Amino acid sequence: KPGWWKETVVYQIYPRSFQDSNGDGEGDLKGIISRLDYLKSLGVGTVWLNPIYASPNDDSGYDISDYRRIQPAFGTMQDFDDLLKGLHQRGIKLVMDLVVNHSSDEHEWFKQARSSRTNPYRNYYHWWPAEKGKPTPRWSFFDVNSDAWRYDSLTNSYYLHYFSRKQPDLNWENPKLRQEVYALMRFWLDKGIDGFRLDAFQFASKDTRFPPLPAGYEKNIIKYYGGGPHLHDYLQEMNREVLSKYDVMTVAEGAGTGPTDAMLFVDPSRKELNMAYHFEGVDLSTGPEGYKLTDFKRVYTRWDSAFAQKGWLSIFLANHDQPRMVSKFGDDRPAFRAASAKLLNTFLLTMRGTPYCYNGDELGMSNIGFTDIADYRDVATRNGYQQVKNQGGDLAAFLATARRTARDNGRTPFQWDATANAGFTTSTPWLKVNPNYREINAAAEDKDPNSVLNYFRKAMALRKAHQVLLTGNYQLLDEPNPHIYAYTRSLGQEQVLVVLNFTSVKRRWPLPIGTEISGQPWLNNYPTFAAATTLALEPWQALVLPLR
Ligand code: TEU
Repeated sequence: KPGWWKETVVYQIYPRSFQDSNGDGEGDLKGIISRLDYLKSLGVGTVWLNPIYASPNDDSGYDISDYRRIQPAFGTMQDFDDLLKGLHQRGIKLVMDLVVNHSSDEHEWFKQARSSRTNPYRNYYHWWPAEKGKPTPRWSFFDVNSDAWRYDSLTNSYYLHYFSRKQPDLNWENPKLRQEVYALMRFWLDKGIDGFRLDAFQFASKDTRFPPLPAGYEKNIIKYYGGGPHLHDYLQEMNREVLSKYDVMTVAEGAGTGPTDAMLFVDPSRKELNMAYHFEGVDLSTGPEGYKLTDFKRVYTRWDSAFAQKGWLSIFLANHDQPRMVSKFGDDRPAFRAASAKLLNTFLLTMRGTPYCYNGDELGMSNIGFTDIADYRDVATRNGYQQVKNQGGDLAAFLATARRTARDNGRTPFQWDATANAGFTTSTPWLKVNPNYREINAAAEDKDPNSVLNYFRKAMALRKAHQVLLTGNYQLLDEPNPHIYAYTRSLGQEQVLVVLNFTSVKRRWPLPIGTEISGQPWLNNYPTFAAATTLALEPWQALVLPLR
């Protein structure tokens, strides 16, 4: 069905932390296969799998050493085929992660490229010959010196890596490289997958003269690293040569600096990609004071109106690069965790755009908040700590921030049940399990009709049953209200009101004049509801109300 990707809900599985089946402490494909009926019970239509290709795990699988081999710790290609079959048998599509802004430095291409300046693979990457002097400075996301150029003595040259030293950037200017990527895309598409998420692709096009960038450019990295000179030429070629030949969904990670840039990726007439996701929501002040709801409302309203006529967006509040959404956008204290987790899931599942739900958020899993650097596994966290240490900086301050914002928070093992290691593994997990797994786990929540899990299932069923929630117009109400996020969705005669109390205290909210509630709530994360012209809202109460 054309545009199936507009009506699906995507469930992101972080394979390394989902389910271990062979007792090595890491999740694997057989583990996911053993949980297919759980996925079916959620009602999700699509699974996005983080990278499962061979990788030395410098960046937890985002450093790929062989695009056509399954990471041995995750299983075999037969396991992959069985997983795809199992998903498709349950009517669930599979979207894979396409990580081609860079490869691993252990990829055969890079081994060849660095061996000599005349090697045929040399220009699969970006090199700067040392005799030209120091390369023009470029900032790196993960490097311990934040330096994106790495000197390689073998050919007395520097190579570019926007991410870690072990993630050299691929040179998309090279048509041979582009054809290699298209061939590996066909390899997976011919196996029957249903789409790709293009990792960090907005950075793939570089001005290979590497001109100086203005001071402080790294504070606005998407503006200076994104949208390079040929980015859209590459995407249009990729579409012509590969994507247009399959009924698949594509989503760009990152969509430029705002709706205008994003439209360049997803305007259907441009024949590039289907949807994109922006970071403006999740990048709202990660400071200790948290975010302002008025900013949050403004961001999601602005992006919705920009795409009201054409193009399409994803809606997400968390992924493997983010802390847990209930800790960041809700309130994970025991008194409010479940209610605020339900509220955030209500937002995701009643907004316009394809929802991306991150595994564990349907349970209300929360940040683990490590205090010891030895517990962290993420290259971004560990190199960040090392950099502060090298500079004699404030390590306590770094750890206090990491406790709230580190990517490790969202990567702790899925909490299946109250047995050892939450049923994730029978051995030592690669990353510690959150000790709150005894209370927060799928088995306990499956049996509890009032759990976050069962609320999620209800919300999923609701979205599927009502076209108004899929494609209906979105209209923000009561914009200045700093505590309540209220909006309507309407399609033809059908109109529904969503009211979300984003605070930990009771609030009263007067219905707009002329609003008439036409029946019982479609969703309510509290047991009771009293229709009134002024609603009495419990802390973190979420209501979805049909209107006359
Ligand atoms: O993330 C790309 C990216 O832009 C992130 O580094 C993001 O900007 C940052 O985490 C702040 O939100 C993708 C993957 O999602 C990430 O896991 C990888 O580490 C990165 O690319 C390199 O592959």
